Amino acid sequence: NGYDVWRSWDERGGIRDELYRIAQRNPHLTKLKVIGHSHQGREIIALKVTQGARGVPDGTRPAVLYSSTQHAREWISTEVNRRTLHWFIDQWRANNRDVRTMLRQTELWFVLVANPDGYQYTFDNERLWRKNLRDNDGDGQITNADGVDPNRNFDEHFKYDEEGSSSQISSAVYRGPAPASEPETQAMQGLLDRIQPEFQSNWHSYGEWILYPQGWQIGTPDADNPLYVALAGTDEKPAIEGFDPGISSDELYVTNGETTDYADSANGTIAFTPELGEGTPGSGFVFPDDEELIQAEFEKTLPFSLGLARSATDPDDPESPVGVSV
Ligand code: 0X9
Ligand code: ZN
Repeated sequence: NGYDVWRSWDERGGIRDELYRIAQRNPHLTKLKVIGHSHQGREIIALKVTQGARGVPDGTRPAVLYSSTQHAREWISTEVNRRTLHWFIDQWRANNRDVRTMLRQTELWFVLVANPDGYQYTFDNERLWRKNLRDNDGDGQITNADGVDPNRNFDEHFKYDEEGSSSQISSAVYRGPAPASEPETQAMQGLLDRIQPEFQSNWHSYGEWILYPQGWQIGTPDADNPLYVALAGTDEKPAIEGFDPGISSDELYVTNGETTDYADSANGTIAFTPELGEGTPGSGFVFPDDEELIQAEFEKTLPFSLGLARSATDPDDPESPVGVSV
């Protein structure tokens, strides 16, 4: 595809193929689940990672959901999440005792590409595409009038105001015709409701933040849950080095119909939106195609991801990986 590191969804050896391959090679540790289909018919895939994955019903063990690439152009989120998935599997296979214990007690869920249509479109057509590929105006082709923002379509404060999401079909934050109207939203909401995870990390880019609910209104207290601070850290000691933790509406801007607001409100999930970095200053959404920079971004986030997995068995007593006390 012309890139050193980045891989599309559809290509041979791409992200979809890889998920099937991981499931095939690790039958006792993983289970692949198709949780929906996009507008253009692509599978939306979740991979469960836990000991005896195919023998235990989904959601039996305390769960953590690592999701990425709701926004098509945010490729670094796919890659960081993909490397996290591999890290757990590799450590299991290498007999890392902590990881073995963790994966006996906990189920980790990975949705590497929550918006496969949009993601593929950024490889084939337009690198900076953000939304899904709903044909808003029904003209049979994709133009700037099309697409719904998957992170404005959730059934939580949907359409609350015109600031946090838009009614205009051509807007980058078009919310769609109705709450959870989009197949991508239904897939993610359905998974959240089914497994009711203790934690979610919904990877985005860019800006180096660790955002958490509520996002729909400035000044709205978060879920009043000290776990948000315990796991994201503080300005002085953030859980991801160099990142800025805080309530999403205060730190960044308001949104409505947002994923983590839904996860928190509907199921009590402690849900974060980490916004990854740019790789090099000024790269913005176009993180460089550079193995070292990509690997460094992943390694920076690993303590945070591990903290969620470790804490899932005892969410009220997080074993703070960066030494943040509750
Ligand atoms: O706007 C979004 O959906 C996220 N930022 S991005 O640049 N990746 O598009 C942020 C969502 C976090 N929630 C709030 N800021 N309320
Ligand atoms: Zn995003």
